[in-house]
Amino acid sequence: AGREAVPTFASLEDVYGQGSSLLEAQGRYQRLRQKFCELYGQGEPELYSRAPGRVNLIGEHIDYEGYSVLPMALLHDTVVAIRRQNASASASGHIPTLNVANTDDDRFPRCSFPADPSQDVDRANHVWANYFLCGYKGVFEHLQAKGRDVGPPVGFDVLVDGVVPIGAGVSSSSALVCSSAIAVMAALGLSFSKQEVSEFACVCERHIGTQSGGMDQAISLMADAGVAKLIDFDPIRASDVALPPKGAFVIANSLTVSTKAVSAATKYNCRVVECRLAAMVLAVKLGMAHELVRDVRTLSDVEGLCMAYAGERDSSSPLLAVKAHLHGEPYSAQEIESILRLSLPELMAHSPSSLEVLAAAEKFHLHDRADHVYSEARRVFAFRDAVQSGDSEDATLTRLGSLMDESHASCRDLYACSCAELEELVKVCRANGALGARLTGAGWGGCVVALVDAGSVPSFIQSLKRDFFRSRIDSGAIREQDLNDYVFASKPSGGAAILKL
Ligand code: NG1
Ligand code: MG
Repeated sequence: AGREAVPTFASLEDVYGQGSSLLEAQGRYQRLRQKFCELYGQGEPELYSRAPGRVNLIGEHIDYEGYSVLPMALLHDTVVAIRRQNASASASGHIPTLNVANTDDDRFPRCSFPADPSQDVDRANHVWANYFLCGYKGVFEHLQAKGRDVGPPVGFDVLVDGVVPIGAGVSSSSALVCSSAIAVMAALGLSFSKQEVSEFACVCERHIGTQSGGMDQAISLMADAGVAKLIDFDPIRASDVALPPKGAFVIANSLTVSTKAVSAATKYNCRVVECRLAAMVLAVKLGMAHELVRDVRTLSDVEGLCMAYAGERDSSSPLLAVKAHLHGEPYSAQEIESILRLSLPELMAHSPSSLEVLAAAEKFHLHDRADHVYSEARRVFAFRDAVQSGDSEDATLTRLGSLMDESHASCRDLYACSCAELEELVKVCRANGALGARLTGAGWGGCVVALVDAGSVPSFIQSLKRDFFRSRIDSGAIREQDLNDYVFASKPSGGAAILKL
């Protein structure tokens, strides 16, 4: 799966189905078209693209370590309306530009960039439209990698409308990067496969400064309505995981923002660096020659060595190796350097964001981070296996719930990516009958996902409103009328698409 091209549809129905979602979409695209015409004149957008946000059901902070994850797409998406600036304007000496506007122009003011794919994304001056720039650059980097002609510079007029909650761990960032990339792709008359776009959208989002894995872009492109997906990496693939119909997922926002581009980037990148260092130390301890250790990137790179160490193909071998060879006390940079016999700043010289981590971190928690990654990787397969086990639905749901709880505990205790508000919300979910609940996405804020009995969704949501959100409304932190954006049930939705309406 993934070899097929990003689909193009001719009607909103093909994407949003029937009923209230369709009605909402009709109003939304209508307003988008109108605003586009007002902003840029000369008629309508040439085409639209849309890419959904996602909720990760299990498999947190392991995509960048090469391990499979299990997300599903939300109905919430980011829509991009786009038009190429006409050639006569360019011919008349007008320099082609990228005009990037947002329907919510109070929060996201209009930006302009030169139409130059080689420009850098300015990390020091973070603007929302940098995510558009990532997607735009990604298309050209991909063309170049394929050895294809990138052609003369082309300007674009762009208007973005996003309804994916921001900084909530449901991947508004990738929804914007992916919808931007495929909008530019389609407006240039190109067509790439879902797999190609997933690969390059993951790479180009790193221009923002986070060393992200590929989960968010992959699910946004490869999702299919009705099923969650097991996503594998190297190469990116997605396979269906049909969830038991008696279960439903409720997403609730802790109301603590985790904006990785600004504040949490160092925390996120710190985890990526800690995992790499853990993998390298393990490699040395398991007998890898020192000259080869430099090339170790991820914990999955050394899984084979761990297996050999434990003497059998036992899925718990990596955990045994971690226990035997990494101490629980955090490591100083000095200790790591003496084990690896190399200088860390020199090792990471090519990566400014890793150097930032080295400068900021005092200690590296190698044991706990590795313990989380290897155990979380196993839980993902246990989750998939439980769904496919043929056990009764009730037994399956109970099992899925406890795997989610275990995942959360590991994120909190070993990976240290929870926070007080997430802890409170997870407790409220469990107290109100959730079969399992966990933080989803990068953490340090954002959303939790709870597994509940499908029949009790409305009452469950009511109790979250009462036990978590009520006091926040009373204190003025949020408005009552916005509650449905902060807590909602979601079914697995379809993936990214081009719309020629
Ligand atoms: P969110 O929660 O959307 O910021 C991030 C990464 C994922 C993954 C998760 C943690 C990006 C674009 N996404 O997601 O790749 O590592 O954290 O599992 O950075
Ligand atoms: Mg993100």
